[in-house]
Order: sequence, then structure tokens, then C-alpha cells
Amino acid sequence: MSTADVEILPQSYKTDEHPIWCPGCGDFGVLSSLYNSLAGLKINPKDLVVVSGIGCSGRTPGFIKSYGFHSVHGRVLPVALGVKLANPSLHVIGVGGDGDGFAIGGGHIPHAARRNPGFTYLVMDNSTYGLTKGQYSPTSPVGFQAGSTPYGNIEQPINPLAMLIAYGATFVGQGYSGKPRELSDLITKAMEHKGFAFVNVISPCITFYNTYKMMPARLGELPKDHDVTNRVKAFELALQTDKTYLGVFYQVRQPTFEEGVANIIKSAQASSPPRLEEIFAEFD
Ligand SMILES: Cc1ncc(C[n+]2csc(CCOP(=O)(O)OP(=O)(O)O)c2C)c(N)n1
Ligand code: SF4
Ligand SMILES: [Mg+2]
Repeated sequence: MSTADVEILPQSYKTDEHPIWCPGCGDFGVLSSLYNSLAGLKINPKDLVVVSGIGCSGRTPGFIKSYGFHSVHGRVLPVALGVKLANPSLHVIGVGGDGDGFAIGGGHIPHAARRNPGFTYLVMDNSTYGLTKGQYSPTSPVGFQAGSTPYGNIEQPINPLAMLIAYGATFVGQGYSGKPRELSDLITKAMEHKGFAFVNVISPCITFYNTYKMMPARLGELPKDHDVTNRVKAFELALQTDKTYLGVFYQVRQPTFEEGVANIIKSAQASSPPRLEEIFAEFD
């Protein structure tokens, strides 16, 4: 992967399009952290592809000077995997919301996690469907009141970190849009990771579910001596939902999907695969 040979600054990634998010939306913090990480890593915009789903968060590719694909609701992961597989030398980032990723797109998560493709998946988790006016989402708490749950949500929320650790993602972390410097460090680590890197970002929707006031009391640091390769411990920490821990919960190095595919191609090229006529002959 090449890095830019000219000086590159966070603002170098800004497009002419101004985000139309509500003033104060958490997604602004995520975007500025992302600009900082990209500049710190000196990623050449021509080597970057940002893939999104649908939602307020799904607008992100429009605000980053790079290749971008504002795809279909819930389909960030298969599209990003396809991009990475087509050209493994690209830096690929998938972005989307909690509804996009954990509701309609939830079925893709186990397969992305176990295949371990080399890209970063950022979920801007505001625990609501922001774009469609604040319905409850898979991460809304019990009791959440909205137009779709006027008597309060009765469903237990998904725990994204525990889910991704359980499914075998090789990098699992959590950040907060209100702590952009720490978030940028986390995104940088995720992008440097070789394999599937999942980052859940608490990114409040100030219009439909403003959690900014309650967040400071909830925030917690992961224990300094936490061994990120200890999956059981990472799972235990992910389950401690009385605090919102920020940082890297889990990280291990395992073969990536694209490395596996490259090996298959090598093996196939080194052997003499059956000719098509031979395969067809079997069905005669
Ligand atoms: C197939 C399909 N179903 C439903 C929708 C309507 N829809 C658009 S965005 C969205 C949910 C957005 O919530 P989330 O993914 O959390 O993103 P946010 O807006 O909160 O960033 C829904 C249900 C759609 N666009 N396509
Ligand atoms: S509706 Fe919520 S998530 Fe969407 S832009 Fe406004 S504050 Fe952000
Ligand atoms: Mg959302």
C-alpha cells in the first residue's frame, strides 16, 4: 500500500460537500477523528475506498476525498469485502449505523468476522435510526421511548462488542465521538491491524436520542494491564455494561481472507486444474 509522497493534512481529505448532519451530531466528531487518522497514516486518497450503508452515518463517503460507495442499507460488509478482494492493496473502511449494521445487516457480521478480511468497520452507534426520525434500534436500551415504541422498548439491546468477539473478529474496540483524540488513536490502530477491525463508536444523535449528558458518568478506561489477546477476558469486559469502556478490547493476528485467496490462486496456478471439458465429461 502506498502512502502519499506530498504533505497531507487532516483537511486534505475534506470534500466541497458540507455535512448536512444536525449541528452537534456525534458523527462530526467521528469524521474529524477519521480525517486525523488518515492524515497520520499518510494515506493517499487514491488508495482509499470508503463504503457505507444507508443512514445519517451512511453519508460519510460524501465528505471524504477518496473513492466512495454509498451502498445499500445493511450491505456495508459484503461490498467492502468485495472491494478489498478485488484489490487488496487498497485501504478500505466500511461505515454505517447501528440499524444498518446490527438490524438489516446483522446477518453479514458473523461471516465478515470469521473470514477476517483486511478492512476497518466503523459503526456510528447512536442507538436509534437517526435518518428515519428516531425509531428504536438493536442497541436502544429497554424503556427507550420513540414513535415506534411509545410505551417503551421491551427488547434487550445487542452488545456489539461481545457479539463481535464471540464471532471471532480479530480486532474489537470502542470509541466515543466526544473524545475525538482517543477515537482517532483507536481508528489508527484499527486501520493498522491486519484483518477485520471492528470499532463501535458511541456517536450520539442529538436530535432523537441525546446521550451526551449521561456519557461522562458512564465512561470507563479498560484496565491498564488488560491483555488484548485474551479473548475470554475481552468478552468479560465487553459484558460489563454498567460502564462504557473505551479502547481496544481484543486484537490477534490471524490469516486474512485476501491472504487465503492469494494462496489458493498460487496453488491453482502451480497445479494443473482439470480442463472444463473434463469437468463437463463427468456429467455426460
Ligand atoms: C431496505 C431498506 N429498508 C429500510 C430503509 C429505511 N432506512 C433508511 S436508514 C434506516 C435506519 C438508519 O439507522 P442507522 O443505521 O442506525 O443509521 P443512523 O441514521 O442512525 O446513522 C432505515 C430503516 C432503507 N433505506 N432500505
Ligand atoms: S438525526 Fe441524529 S444522527 Fe442524524 S444527523 Fe441529526 S443528530 Fe445526527
Ligand atoms: Mg443509528
